[in-house]
Amino acid sequence: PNKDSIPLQHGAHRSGNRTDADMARWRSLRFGQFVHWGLYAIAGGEWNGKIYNGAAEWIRSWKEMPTAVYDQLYKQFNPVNYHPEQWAQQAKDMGAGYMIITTKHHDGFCLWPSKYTRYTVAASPYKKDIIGPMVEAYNKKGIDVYLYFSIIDWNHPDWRTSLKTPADSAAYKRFKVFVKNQLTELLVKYPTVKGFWFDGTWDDSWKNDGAFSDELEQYLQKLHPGLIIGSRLRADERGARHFDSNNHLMGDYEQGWERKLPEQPADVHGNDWEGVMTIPENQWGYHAHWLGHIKSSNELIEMLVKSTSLGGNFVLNFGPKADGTFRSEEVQRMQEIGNWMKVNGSAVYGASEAGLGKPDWGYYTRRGDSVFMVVFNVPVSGNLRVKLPAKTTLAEASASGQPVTPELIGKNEYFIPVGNAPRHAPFVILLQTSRAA
Ligand code: FHN
Repeated sequence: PNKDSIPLQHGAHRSGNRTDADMARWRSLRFGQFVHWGLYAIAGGEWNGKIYNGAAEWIRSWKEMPTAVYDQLYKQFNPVNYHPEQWAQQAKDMGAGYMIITTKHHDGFCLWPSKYTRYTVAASPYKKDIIGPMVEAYNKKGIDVYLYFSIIDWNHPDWRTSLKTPADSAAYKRFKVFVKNQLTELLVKYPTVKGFWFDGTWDDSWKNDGAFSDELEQYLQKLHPGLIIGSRLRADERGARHFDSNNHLMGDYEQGWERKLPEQPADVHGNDWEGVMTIPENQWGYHAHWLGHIKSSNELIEMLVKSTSLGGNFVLNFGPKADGTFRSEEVQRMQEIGNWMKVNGSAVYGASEAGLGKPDWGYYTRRGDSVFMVVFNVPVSGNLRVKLPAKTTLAEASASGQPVTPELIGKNEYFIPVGNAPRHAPFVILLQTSRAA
């Protein structure tokens, strides 16, 4: 059957990637910082001496911790060591081009003083807006800000997972007005933001109203031209999410890559995409006891480069403590990744898939005729095999600005010697190529 055989009013409205300047900028930045910050940082994955093994920001849903207790945590929210200029400087030093902040996670607590609910920073001992100064500080450093917004809202009386009765429907109708009001408020208050990062859109109540998600997306993009919204917001009228019932991507980029990355170009179908990653196992908010494997800076750099090599963005998550400071493991990784990016960032920023396949020694990325070999695995022979497509010539090769002499070993095939390149960290060899017209 024809793939487009299903007539849809609320499916994808565009085929292919956006081509405007805002989207081109998002695409060229390649590396982002995610920040999950909220009341869950106060609990830090613990309640009454017991440790919660789930994701810290989900502790409210843990049977051990009474909901009523969680819902009083705002009375303790007072991040006296929150210095947005320092946050922004750290992100800048790490090499992030954009950041995403949880304005409201599933618990419903708002980090901005929303006039549509009392469950906000304004009611906490801190009192002040968290988001405004953050947007300003990051923007001052040239970093774009995106607002994470959860549709799930455990605190709101009208929020529902499914609509079983007329009363549910009436409540959810009010809830949708509330959502629209809050989103409008955010765009009006923080007009320099570049987009929304929606989450918590998997419940029946939401996905069974594709028309609303469609109208909302169009409304927001009209209100704020250029606004970028990933595929998590939308459902079509048949309840299909991310991809409509004809398999076309909805929204501006594929937003489903969470804690996993594509392996090959076929996995992303040429669509813009973004992967979000945690440093430990599945922990987004602050958890005092990280469990499982904790990723090293080199592992994270590899994920960033892999994402670039597959034409996508990579966003690394941080979960600051309740007082506004970052744990030492996170600070260390920000610094180490930043040190690497200062030397090698040209293989990432503005770069994309090279179209040369996946070599054993690492990844290729490309910007125009510059091909970057990002080496993670050095073979015992010390020679890196490179095969260029027909009609492409290798003009020169260099590492850290020093020429490298390739050895021709076959038609368009070379050995590139790694020479004295340091082996304790990934390194980059630049190939200048030219393609015959
Ligand atoms: O449930 C959330 C989770 O807490 C976290 O915010 C991640 C980030 O991508 N999103 C949801 C799970 O998909």
